[in-house]
Amino acid sequence: MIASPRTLDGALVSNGYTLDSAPNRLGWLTPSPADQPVKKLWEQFKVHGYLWLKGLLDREDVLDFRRRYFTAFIAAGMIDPQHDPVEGIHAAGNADPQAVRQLNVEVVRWARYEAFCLSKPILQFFEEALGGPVYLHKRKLIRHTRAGDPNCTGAHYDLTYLRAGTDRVFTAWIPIGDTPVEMGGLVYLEGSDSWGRQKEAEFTALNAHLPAEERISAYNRNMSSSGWLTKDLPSLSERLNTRWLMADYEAGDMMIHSPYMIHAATENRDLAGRMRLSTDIRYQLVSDEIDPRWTQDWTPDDEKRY
Ligand SMILES: O=C(O)CCC(=O)C(=O)O
Repeated sequence: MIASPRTLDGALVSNGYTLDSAPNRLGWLTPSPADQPVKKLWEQFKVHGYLWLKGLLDREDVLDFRRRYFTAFIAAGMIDPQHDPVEGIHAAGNADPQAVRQLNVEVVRWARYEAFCLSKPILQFFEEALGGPVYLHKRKLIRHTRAGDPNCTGAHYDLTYLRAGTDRVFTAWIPIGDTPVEMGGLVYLEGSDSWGRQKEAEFTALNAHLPAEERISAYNRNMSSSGWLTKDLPSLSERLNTRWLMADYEAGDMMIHSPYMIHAATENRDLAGRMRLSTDIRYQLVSDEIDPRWTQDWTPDDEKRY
């Protein structure tokens, strides 16, 4: 068990549920410096179901992308132009929802965004770890979260949404900017990779008699309406008798998690009002089966396909 590197500035909250801060319910992720041999890093990944790669990406490149992203949202009234856009300070008033929606659609199609997702250190890492040519899923998600927004990603594992392809699919979650715990990055349920595998085996058995399209659906009659396991993070860690693991992510870091590893997000409570920005993208071997539902760019209502 790793000792807490620091005291938190307030409670961690997710969708209105306050996480239990007892040491057997809340802890810290273990970082892995990215300059170690990939083989060794991949062994760590297999043991924990996650890898927190410290300093894989060039910090200035990441911050440059953050600045570009938020600069684009000034015209939509989302970002306060009085500050350097790299800060991502939300404007005082409300943004124009139509303009934000349009920009959300465009950003995932930016060549600059694609180049970011395909940056050399990421590609090299996955090619070496997986041992062959890799495929980056075209459906890539980029998310901004306003400080004080109570809505957070609920507890889930990613294979729920990717059942029509290989389970050798790996998510890279990249914080685009420094994201201390109080800014609401991802939290991971310690040791949950094996529980996720069990759960998916149960769903596979339950779903076996459903029509083909429903069998792979994240929202079929055996699942919740969101595909999430729950929004109640404290009771899940209680039930599994484990801890939620958190981290102070920094620009340049990259998380990788297995498709069975349970994760969720917490509320952005940044006192300076900075927005959390991150992307989650998925890599696999090109020779493994690719879920055809992930071969198009993200659009705001495309969740229905899963
Ligand atoms: O960033 C988030 O809030 C959710 C990300 C996520 O679920 C993922 O990376 O698989």
